[in-house]
Amino acid sequence: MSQSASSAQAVESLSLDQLTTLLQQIFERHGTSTAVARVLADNCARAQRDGSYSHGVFRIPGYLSSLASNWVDGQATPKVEDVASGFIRVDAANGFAQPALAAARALLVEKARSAGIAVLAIRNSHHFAALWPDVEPFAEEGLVALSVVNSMTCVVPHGAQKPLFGTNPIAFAAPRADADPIVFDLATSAIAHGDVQIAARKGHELLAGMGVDRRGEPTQDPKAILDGGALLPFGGHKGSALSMMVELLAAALTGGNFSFEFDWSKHPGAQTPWTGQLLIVIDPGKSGGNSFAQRSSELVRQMQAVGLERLPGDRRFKERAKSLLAGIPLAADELARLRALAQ
Ligand code: NDP
Ligand code: PYC
Repeated sequence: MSQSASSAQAVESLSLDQLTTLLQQIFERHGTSTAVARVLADNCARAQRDGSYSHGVFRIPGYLSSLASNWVDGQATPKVEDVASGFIRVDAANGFAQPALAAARALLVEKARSAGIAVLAIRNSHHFAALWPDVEPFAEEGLVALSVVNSMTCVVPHGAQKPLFGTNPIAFAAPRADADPIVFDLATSAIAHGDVQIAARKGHELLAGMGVDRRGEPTQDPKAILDGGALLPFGGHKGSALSMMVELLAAALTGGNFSFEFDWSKHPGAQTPWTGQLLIVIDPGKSGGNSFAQRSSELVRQMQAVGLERLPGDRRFKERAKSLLAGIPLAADELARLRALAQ
């Protein structure tokens, strides 16, 4: 562990292992099983390492208050159901979605490789994280993966007057020859709810067109959005259609809740949406023809030839490389808070 010199903004750097171990201790200390703690800590530490700050250690208080409110079961054991040659269902048993994915992952890969495509439908689950960690590892194994998860009502469908949809992200990962995979992970709202919270905390204004206040008037004030206001979909009717698709795939198809269907009012402190998640994994080796990974590389080469400088995922991979060299930087006061939570 290294410590930078000086000032109020002192920063300490942890290795991925050190941060994962610390986060695992926190989760276990606050009521999760060891197995669940391991999966959540790994997810959260990797998000912090990659500079996914809205879903890194920033989320720890939300996880802990949800656990303390008995809204989510940190000890849940997911139940995997092998229902068809290309279809797996998992009942997450009111636990987190990532342990449900972990429980079904080997079977999902086996099915995708034998049938060419396989679906994993997770229900009765809580997803409070970035979505890219759920898909990127498949691309590292040569598979194409798509995932969607719905969250909690805070987005006004295009043309409507009141919030209904969640922030509903879509993540996609595809292998690329001799390079990091192609990965994108985007909320279908104009901005993720986590980033609105961060902007409110820092006193930053949002860009125009992201949200409305409690009267439905456009606002750039993140506090007005959080205080009874709502978000808008990205790209007007187009993002709204994608958000609707996420509700259908992540909730209707899995048997999970729509973003508007759960009531956490009797669990003060609850923050983790109780919904569903869908993953689709494809083996591109089944398509015949040229190697998919070579074709991915060719597409990127052509995009770069017309001037593209940044692919989705590039920023994260750069942050990851920096963290590998210098450790994952954490403000000293934040790290002190995390260490206190682990005691
Ligand atoms: P961003 O808008 O920051 O980024 C979306 C995607 O676009 C990323 O893949 C990003 O790559 C890429 N990107 C951003 N800027 C550029 C650019 N200039 N050129 C090329 N690519 C670019 O993310 P969101 O705010 O939409 O989402 C943030 C996170 O919130 C996500 O991880 C999402 O999963 C999570 N989330 C989780 C929810 C849940 O219910 N669990 C709900 C909603 C959001 P890069 O990462 O490299 O910057
Ligand atoms: O940032 O919108 C978000 C979010 C919702 C649930 C987890 N993250």
